[in-house]
Amino acid sequence: MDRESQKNDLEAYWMPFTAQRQFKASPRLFASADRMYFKTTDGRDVLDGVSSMWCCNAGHNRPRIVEAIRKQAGELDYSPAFQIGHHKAFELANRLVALMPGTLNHVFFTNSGSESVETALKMAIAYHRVRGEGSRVRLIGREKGYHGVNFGGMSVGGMVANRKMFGTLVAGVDHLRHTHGDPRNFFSKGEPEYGVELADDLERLVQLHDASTIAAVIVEPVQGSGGVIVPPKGYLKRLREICDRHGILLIFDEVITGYGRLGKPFAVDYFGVEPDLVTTAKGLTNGVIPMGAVFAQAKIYEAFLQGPPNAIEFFHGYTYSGNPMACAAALGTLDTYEEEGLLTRAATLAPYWEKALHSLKGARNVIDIRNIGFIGAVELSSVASEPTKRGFEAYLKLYEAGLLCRTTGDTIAFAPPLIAEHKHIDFLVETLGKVIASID
Ligand code: PXG
Repeated sequence: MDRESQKNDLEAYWMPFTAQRQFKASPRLFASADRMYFKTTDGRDVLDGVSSMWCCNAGHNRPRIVEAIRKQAGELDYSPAFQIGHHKAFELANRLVALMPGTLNHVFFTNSGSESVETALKMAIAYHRVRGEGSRVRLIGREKGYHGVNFGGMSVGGMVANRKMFGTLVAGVDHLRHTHGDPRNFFSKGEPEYGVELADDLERLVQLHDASTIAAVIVEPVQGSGGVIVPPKGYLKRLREICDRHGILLIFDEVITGYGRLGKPFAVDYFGVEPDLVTTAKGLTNGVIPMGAVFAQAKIYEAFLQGPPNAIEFFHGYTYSGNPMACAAALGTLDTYEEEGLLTRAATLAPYWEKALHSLKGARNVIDIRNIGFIGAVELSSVASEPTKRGFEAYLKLYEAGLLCRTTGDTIAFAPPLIAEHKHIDFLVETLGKVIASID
């Protein structure tokens, strides 16, 4: 095969989370991107309605980030991650803890959201062990939760399709009930009114397993992949209280909510609830270079510092933890966020966004609309025998109409870059309205 045919042969690449046959029969290919828009290989503009995969929070082709990567490549392309350091990793950790409230003041670097989750789960179990509570090994997740695709995250996760093909998963995991679907909450603006008592489900699991066996509870403050499920008022605070009562660590998975999505730097600030560990990725580097970061409370980091001083305290890490190129991209990203006020800009956009999105109430097949910060979702009723049919049709039609979204089942989700202006929101809602109206 010559080079040109190799480039155009779609067969060899087994694509992630993709309908291979549908895609390869009619591929969607991007050629370039700038700020709010992609350009397709056939020259069309597509508005990035979901920050690509909830990660390009500052939009595309941002000069600070591009420059930082260019410069870093010629200066220090790689440096070993274990037992040796380089300045940018320390600088980045310091910048990050300065953004995070409370005493979440230590950072462990990973390369993705999935790895951040594995890291946090391992930290939680090991933390109890180093404190002499080695019986605390159980992990609690939540139905409809998404914590990546590795074994730990998949096990605490609660999306059936992501779990059912992969055996018995990690042992000793249980799940809280999800908070989706109370009809009294349909078309809520922001946090829904009803359902705080669903947090008491944690008490049920404590009764069942005994607190002495439970290491941690992990939740997304706002469930993203599960369909933009916003927590009922007071829910996260109550989870925190129950965890405290029973010595259970609380982990917030902020892979989506982190770095400004809700109008505060983190959901920790937005909800005023301080967990013990926070997992992040995506917006950390604006999606440009893979990187994740786990924030840990000082008490957790310090608990590990025992034994002979030359012994490794936590046997965990990745070849690319704190990779110099990723650190440079993250620093360029934080510069961009700070210079342009992007970590709080969603708060300014939220009222306009909320009003625009909820104008679709009453549109064909729309059974719910949910929003918080600069996230929103429109849920369509499912065709009885074919759930996901309407959602996927909407995805394809929106793409054809020049708008990128994500769908989960029959829920269409949006989280545009935080640099969006009102005209982008107007285009998004108008296009969405037209497409919804065209779906049977
Ligand atoms: N935790 C959460 C809360 C996530 O949303 C991960 C962990 C895993 O991150 P990595 O970097 O390993 O993919 C995620 C990822 C979607 C969508 O459209 C969401 C994610 C990824 C791709 C698509 O719902 N979230």
